Amino acid sequence: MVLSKCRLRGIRQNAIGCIIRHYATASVQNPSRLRNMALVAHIDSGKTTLTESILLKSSYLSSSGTVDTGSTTTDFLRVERERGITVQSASIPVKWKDWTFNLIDTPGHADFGMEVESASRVVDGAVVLIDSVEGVEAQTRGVWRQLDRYGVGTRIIFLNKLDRPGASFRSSIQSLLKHRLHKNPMALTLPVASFNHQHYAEGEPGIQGLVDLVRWNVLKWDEEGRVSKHPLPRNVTDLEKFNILPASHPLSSHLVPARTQLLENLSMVSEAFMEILLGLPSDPSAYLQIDNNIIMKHLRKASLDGHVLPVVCGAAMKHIGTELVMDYVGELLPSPTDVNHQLQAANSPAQLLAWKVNWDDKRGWMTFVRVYSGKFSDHFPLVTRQTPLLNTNRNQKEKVSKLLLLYASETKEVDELPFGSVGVILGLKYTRTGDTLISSGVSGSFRSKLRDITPPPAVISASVIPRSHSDLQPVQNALEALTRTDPSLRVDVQEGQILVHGLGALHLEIVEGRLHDEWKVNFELGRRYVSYREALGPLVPSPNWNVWETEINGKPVTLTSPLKVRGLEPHEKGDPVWDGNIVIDEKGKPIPTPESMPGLPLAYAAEGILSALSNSPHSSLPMTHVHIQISGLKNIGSKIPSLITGAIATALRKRIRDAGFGPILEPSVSLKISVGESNLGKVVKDLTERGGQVLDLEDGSNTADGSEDMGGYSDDGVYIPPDWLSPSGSPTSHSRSRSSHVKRSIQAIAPLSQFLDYSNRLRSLSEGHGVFEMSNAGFQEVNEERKFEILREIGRA
Ligand SMILES: Nc1nc2c(ncn2[C@@H]2O[C@H](COP(=O)(O)OP(=O)(O)OP(=O)(O)O)[C@@H](O)[C@H]2O)c(=O)[nH]1
Ligand SMILES: [Mg+2]
Repeated sequence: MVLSKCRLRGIRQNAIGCIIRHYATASVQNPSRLRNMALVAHIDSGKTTLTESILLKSSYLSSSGTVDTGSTTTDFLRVERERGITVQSASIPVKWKDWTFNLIDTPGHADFGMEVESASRVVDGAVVLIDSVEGVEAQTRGVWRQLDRYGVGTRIIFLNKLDRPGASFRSSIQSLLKHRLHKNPMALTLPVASFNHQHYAEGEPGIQGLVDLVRWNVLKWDEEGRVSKHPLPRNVTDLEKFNILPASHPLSSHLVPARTQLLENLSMVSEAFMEILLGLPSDPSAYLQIDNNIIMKHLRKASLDGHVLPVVCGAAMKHIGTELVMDYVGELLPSPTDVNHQLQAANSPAQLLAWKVNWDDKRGWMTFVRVYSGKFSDHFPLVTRQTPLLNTNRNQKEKVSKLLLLYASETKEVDELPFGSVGVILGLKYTRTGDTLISSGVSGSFRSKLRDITPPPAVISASVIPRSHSDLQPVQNALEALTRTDPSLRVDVQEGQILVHGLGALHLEIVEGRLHDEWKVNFELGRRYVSYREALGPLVPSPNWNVWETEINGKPVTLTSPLKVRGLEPHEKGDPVWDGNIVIDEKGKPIPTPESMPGLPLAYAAEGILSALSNSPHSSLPMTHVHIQISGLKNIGSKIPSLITGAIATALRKRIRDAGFGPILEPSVSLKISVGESNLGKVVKDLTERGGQVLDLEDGSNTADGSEDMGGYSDDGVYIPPDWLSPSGSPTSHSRSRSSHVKRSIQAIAPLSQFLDYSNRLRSLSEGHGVFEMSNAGFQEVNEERKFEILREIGRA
């Protein structure tokens, strides 16, 4: 179906113009043709620009917007358009050839990592973008780990911005190995910087074409951005006479070696493909004559098995490489039927994961779901408007009013959401981001939950002060609504003050903006504080710390709490669900939070643990890095839930008190700062004076997460393109740093508290020319002097 309409919208209306949209309808979707995929990457690598280009090339848009004019389809929030950054993920169905992609554009900034977290939870594959000037960056590794965590095994790399001076195809591929993203990156396309061989000699940057090494053709873009496709000759003699890349062009003699290495590398991970190569005649043209479909079939299998990491390239801003990426997404990324999802079984009842919940002024609560139900052999069911749903996290029945497919800020009503699809449900009252929904009335065995989406710990807080008394209720309602959509935002009331806790300074700024813009409530945000934590002290517990005595109906009752408590070992990593503590049962299985297992005795015990960990008897700070094991809960001998909660909380609090005042931890950030050579000294001095630690001063290659220390993967057997392939990428950062406008890059780790207003400070330290990126680097223990300062700050010393 094609809908066409002309409309103006957004804050910069002039850039939008007339839009023609081709909607992908879900009703005839065959799950094997579906690709649920996300675009993920470090901030500013071009995800939204590539999304916009995909929408244009798939005829969803008749003209594309740009991030720079605030006119893209997916960045539709005011804050996104004004700042040119993505804050929330947006999902769009795209029809391409006979595939349907549910494409999710995600934010790159670490403060909105939660959005990537929930997108990773519901996709089957991902395209990871890399700015080919920068190579792999901090957040590239961050999103890579997120995809690992959610089992999104199949990924395609898109090396973007090859038009930029300094872009290097070679260094970008090397950086994949250096940062241990994959052992076997495989370039499927080569960039043609220019069709004029002279430009290579002159080191002229750019990108005018692409060679598709699998399909064996050349794509050439002219000045107006029109593309023409030229099949490459399938024998070596004709290839020498190919007029698009004549013998004088440096690429022409490189094409056969690049294709050969691609095929031989593939044969190393696929015995079946090795057989094919071994069966070829000994003719120099034999490798050029293998059928595209055969290569693609083996490449698909190797990609799905994770044996290779396909790499394609281009410049999203110029729409170069967009169609190729779409082709390879269709060819190589998994369909819902290729992935073995938790709880996905044939003929099981409807199961959905709410991966995003949004408020919309016109439609009310919109719940974005991924459908994981089984029965896909028989007309791919099965969520219709009549399907009564049960939210298993909240044990609440929910009623659907409408089902929609989403087109960024627009929607289309549908009759059913088929298996594997990503859609929207209207009318749900209780569901929050991360909840599981199932058809209600099904047997208990299907009532297990899909895996939760866990927000990282909050590191920064501020008080929310309503302007007047009458503003209090609207402010509370707005905060309640915002936390339903953004689980990484937490709200509580302490000593009569409303506090919001977020993942970083930018997160709170955006929250402030959204409360004003979207909920139009009157308030001010107080001073921002970073959140501190206390860890377990070193002392030995007193005897019988776990025995609790009370009276019920006048009779004495003694309860012994079945807890083993200790501090985390250095190699143990705290569970974000428990704010960096580890809470396990007697078999060592992690215990979920109390609200996700309502009514169970374990939930009452977990409630007690949560309460004791929420503030230390020494500092009143939340506890972290504590290891707690509950064993033998049945022996606690009481069926009165509040007693279990009370006994466990009291015992644990006593244990924490006995252990003595523990170390204090504060949130740290990892910083990448780029400044002119002349200001380097001032910036470094300021960093170290404020407790920062400089990790690297040159090309930013050292990393705070230690991935460098482990050494990169070997390039044995991997096709490493030659340097000259990117004419402008050749000067090394060393020789570039000799030029007059030299930028130096500093990698550092520093306490967040000292860097809340860093943009202003850096501006003055660097005469306005410095730029920086900041991401969370976890909680770090502070020294005695800083501990005293912190205790004074929180009124405890
Ligand atoms: N030269 C060049 N610039 C590009 C290209 N693609 C994107 N850009 C620019 O890079 C900047 C960031 O692009 P976005 O598309 O917003 O990047 P993003 O990855 O969506 O950023 P976040 O969502 O904020 O993480 C914008 O100024 C784009 O115009 C490209 O191919 N070449
Ligand atoms: Mg974006």
